[in-house]
Amino acid sequence: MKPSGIVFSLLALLSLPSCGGKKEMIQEGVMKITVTQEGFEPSEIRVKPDQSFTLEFTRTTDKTCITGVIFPKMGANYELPLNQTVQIPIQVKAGEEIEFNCPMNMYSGKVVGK
Ligand SMILES: [Cu+2]
Repeated sequence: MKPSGIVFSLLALLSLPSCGGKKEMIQEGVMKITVTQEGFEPSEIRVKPDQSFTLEFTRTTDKTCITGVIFPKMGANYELPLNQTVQIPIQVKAGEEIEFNCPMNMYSGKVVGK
């Protein structure tokens, strides 16, 4: 195959239709948070402001009271079943901090837009 043929094939691959049709390229990331006996790890997550992120919580222990996570600012709370990943979409403004905590407010963490 001539080099131009290779380039053409690559272009053809890149221009394959995607399911969403015209889609804005939003850079999305997944930030993993593990719930251990120490609490939320990490407990501070820094993300780029004004971008959509997914927090992926995985509770790996039954020895704490963290059976769920509450985001008071967002008015949202989620169950965290043992050994299952729970995905929570989030977006933070520059300089903003969104805190989250366990149902009894003993363990906490925050997402910071920086
Ligand atoms: Cu608690």
